[in-house]
Amino acid sequence: MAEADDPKVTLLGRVKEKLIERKQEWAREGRLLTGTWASPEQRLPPGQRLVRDWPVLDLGVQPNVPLSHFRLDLDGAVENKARLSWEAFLALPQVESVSDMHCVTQWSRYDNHWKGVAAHTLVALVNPTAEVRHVIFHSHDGYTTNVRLDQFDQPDVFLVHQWEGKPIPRQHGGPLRILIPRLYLWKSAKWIRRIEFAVADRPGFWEVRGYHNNADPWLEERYG
Ligand SMILES: Nc1nc2c(c(=O)[nH]1)N[C@H]1C(S)=C(S)[C@@H](COP(=O)(O)O)O[C@H]1N2
Ligand SMILES: [Mo]
Repeated sequence: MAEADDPKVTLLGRVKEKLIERKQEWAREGRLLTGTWASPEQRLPPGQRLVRDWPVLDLGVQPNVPLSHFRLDLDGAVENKARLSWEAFLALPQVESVSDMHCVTQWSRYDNHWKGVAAHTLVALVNPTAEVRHVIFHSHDGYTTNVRLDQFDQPDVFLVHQWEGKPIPRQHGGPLRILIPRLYLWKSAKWIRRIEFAVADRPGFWEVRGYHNNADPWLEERYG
């Protein structure tokens, strides 16, 4: 697990190795699979149940990122690399959105109100080279996850900093996290530090531990 690369960012808690092993075992055994699929017109994906609270899932470490030391790096195979401070990030067009969340551990939560910056805006800002097909998210807790560029560059994908009109709490990835509503939530990196635009795919933390690379909840792509 990587250390925080900014000394002002503190990592609270310890990595829960046992929990990580258990989830990996579940992936090997194909637990939670119902063996069905549905079209996205069916709002609740197969094998999911609705919750009203918002469960917290992480590796056991929750970074504390002071806004004065917030940095977001946008790099890889792009025309314009960027490093954004909190002020620079907030100066980008801010939009509100409403979407559902679907976690691979079978809970779904409807109608979440978000505020943040559209993925489109960031892609336009950096201008990836024509060869770029993938996006790799790097977080302050050492977590990584990968999506295709066409999955990231969608109108319902945002970098969000507010939930229900308030700053996203630290345990849910504040000050800033990714939100990709139409993929299982492990693809939505919390405590985002760096977004890398890549020519080659690079499976992330859970993807190398048996989770599906594509993660479509309606196709029940839990494990790969
Ligand atoms: N940086 C980081 N992002 C992360 C994780 C993590 O451990 N670290 N866990 C992922 C997983 S497995 C899930 S289900 C969701 C949970 O988000 P929540 O705690 O806000 O519900 O965050 C995802 N993003
Ligand atoms: Mo998860």
